[in-house]
Amino acid sequence: MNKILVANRGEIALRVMRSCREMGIKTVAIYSEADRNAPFVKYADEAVCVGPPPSNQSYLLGDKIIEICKVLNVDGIHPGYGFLSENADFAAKVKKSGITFIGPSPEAMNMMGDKLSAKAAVKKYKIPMVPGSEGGITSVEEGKKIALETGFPLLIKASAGGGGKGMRIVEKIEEFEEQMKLAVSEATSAFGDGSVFIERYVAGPRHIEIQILGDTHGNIVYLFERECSIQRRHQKVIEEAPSSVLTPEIRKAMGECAVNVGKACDYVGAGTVEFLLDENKNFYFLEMNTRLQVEHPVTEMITGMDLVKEQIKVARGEKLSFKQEDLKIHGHSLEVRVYAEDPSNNFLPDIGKLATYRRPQGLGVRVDDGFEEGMDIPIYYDPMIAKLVSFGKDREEAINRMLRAIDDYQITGVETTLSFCKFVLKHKAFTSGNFDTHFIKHHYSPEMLIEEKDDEAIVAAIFGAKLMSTLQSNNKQESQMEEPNKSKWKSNR
Ligand code: MV4
Repeated sequence: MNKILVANRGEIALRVMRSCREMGIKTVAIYSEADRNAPFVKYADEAVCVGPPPSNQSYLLGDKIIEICKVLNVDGIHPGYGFLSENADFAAKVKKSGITFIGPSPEAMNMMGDKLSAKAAVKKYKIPMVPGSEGGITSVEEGKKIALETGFPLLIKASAGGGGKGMRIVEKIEEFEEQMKLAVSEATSAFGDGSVFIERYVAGPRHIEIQILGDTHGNIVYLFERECSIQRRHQKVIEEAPSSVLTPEIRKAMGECAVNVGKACDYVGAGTVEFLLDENKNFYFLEMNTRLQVEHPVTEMITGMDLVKEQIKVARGEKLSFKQEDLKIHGHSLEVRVYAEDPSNNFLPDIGKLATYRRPQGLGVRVDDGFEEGMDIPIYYDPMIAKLVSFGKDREEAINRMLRAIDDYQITGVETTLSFCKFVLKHKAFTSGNFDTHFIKHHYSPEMLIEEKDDEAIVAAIFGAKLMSTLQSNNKQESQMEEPNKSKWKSNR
């Protein structure tokens, strides 16, 4: 493979191109008019504008992207995450054009993209699943019967959904008919597929996902777990590896299940198998994501593996160069997602210019981003500014290092979620490891950030007043003291 086109933008485009460069592979960027000056465009060996800012006129134009590949003699396409990354039709067209799609087969994508076909495919491997309907429910009568057998509360999920889309909770049988009708009509309009199924509602679960990697020779390994329970409206906020609750036994059992899920669809490349873990540490398969995930860096930090490099190697047909026994967990890693959103104003997007933008540095800190100081954050895409990743010998060191890195991050011009991440990292429920997917609902309200800011403002005011009086009482001797920090950037402290 000599030249790879990255069919994506922002931090992930840059992250993919870095690995290509290390491998001596040329890169092609595609970009929309909104991204003309973005770092990923400058970093690429070649760059082509594909259209106006809206995604459906630029980053989602599969056919146009394939045409560009032909003109520029591209031999591989890396789709990143989002956009075309889980579009089986696109993957099939790429393959048909004689270009390598760096990812799984269209068949694996289709099979795992549909939750019911995913469940059916993994059945022969005895993967634990939440009790509920065996397959899709086609009538209210059938649904009610299964609902009574399953027990309440239960969830009605859309087969074509995923990531929390198209889920409805049902507390009692009287609500079932109405909720099922709503679920079916929502799924039909959102996905063009009204298939739904039933699962018992697991209360207070942890969301744990396993990274897998497969080659074209039938080898699949697991690269341990990522704990992703800290999320807000199905948007992950903080991820970590390893999880503080898994014992080596559960880790091995989940890892082997994830490998079997991969086997069920002949998985090739990097994929993620999602599980719920209940209070009694029973785990259940939820769904599989057939792409490189946003939070993949924490796995890279604890395994020492470059997941993009491995994706490219298996796409070239190489065998995995290591076995399961060669993989070990080293240390602990955290990732926080830095969004241009205002956590004290219901996380409303706060797009604008990055007036100041200085990254934290130092031992055990990694920043994956796609912006430079002075750039505007476009309104057309996800408002994620950066992924801030810390690594330490253990969880405590990784947390303290992350807190230091958050304090060192200098961003002005837009509000960010950094203060919120700091709140979570300092919370007893988080530091103790005793939390679940309801962390934010249970422990967060916007006043907490405001109170914290006020406390700090008071402390700063008292300090300032003391300093003044000291200076005044020493006014005979010339003070060597520097002026208090007058820099304009808002501290995350
Ligand atoms: C569940 C569940 C409880 N019980 N399934 C949400 C995302 C999608 N992948 C599946 N989700 C859930 N499925 C059963 N049977 C709770 C969730 C859920 C959740 C899962 C992971 C992370 C955050 C979540 C937030 C709310 C609900």
